[in-house]
Amino acid sequence: MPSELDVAIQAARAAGALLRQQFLQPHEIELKGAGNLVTEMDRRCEQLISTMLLDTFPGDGYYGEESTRIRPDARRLWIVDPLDGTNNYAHGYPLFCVSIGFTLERQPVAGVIYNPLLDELYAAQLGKGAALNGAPIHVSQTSELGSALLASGFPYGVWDRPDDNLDQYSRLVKRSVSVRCDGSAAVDLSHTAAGRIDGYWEQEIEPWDVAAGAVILTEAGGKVSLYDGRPFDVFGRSILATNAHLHEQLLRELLG
Ligand code: LIP
Repeated sequence: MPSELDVAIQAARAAGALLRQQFLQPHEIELKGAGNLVTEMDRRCEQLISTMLLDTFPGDGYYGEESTRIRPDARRLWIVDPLDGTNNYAHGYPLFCVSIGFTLERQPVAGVIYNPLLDELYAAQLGKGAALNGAPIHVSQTSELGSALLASGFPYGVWDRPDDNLDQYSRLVKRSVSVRCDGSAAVDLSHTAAGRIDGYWEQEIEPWDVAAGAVILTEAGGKVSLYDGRPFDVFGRSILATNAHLHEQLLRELLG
């Protein structure tokens, strides 16, 4: 029997190959909500991934962005974003990934993030470290906010909502090297794990955006919590993810 991580890697590579092959082709684009797009590729990849995972582990639950819910209360639950960065993908902007998290009693214990255009596969298993294309990765050593490169994002529906992240974003732009807005939470988490950026936060985030990245980051030596510093909860709808050294400083700045 293959391990959960092996099957997640196979599924992420298969979906990623499809995304790469169809990138820059015309897509069927629908709106799920304000600014929240879905393409036929999100759905095709969700179908492919859920089939591959559940064919191997038929009793498991599956919780995917594109509404696939199979035994969502299962103790062994896969939490999957088949295409994280859908807006980027739909616009031909080359930054997106596949994110597959495996949870036990809602705790992320294995995760895979695959960026098909760069052919970068991030993988981690609880207690076994994190790797990029098989080589161990570690977070950065940056400990001063003034030297930190950060990332964040804005919630869907930002046009009308008071908690729009704009105050926090502008404050951090003035305290750090800069704040990137990549449009893919999983890409940001993998980049924090690889030491390419030093920290990332987002509010109104979904479980499928963070389930894989949380375990990859912590196994790379980083720290995750909810946005306000409470212990991380994959269903907690916010995240602060750092190289650990910057966690408290960033938390203070965010909470103003
Ligand atoms: C998106 C994220 C992005 C975030 C959006 C959304 P999608 O996921 O990864 O960073 O700002 O709110 O959740 O919709 O591209 O899979």
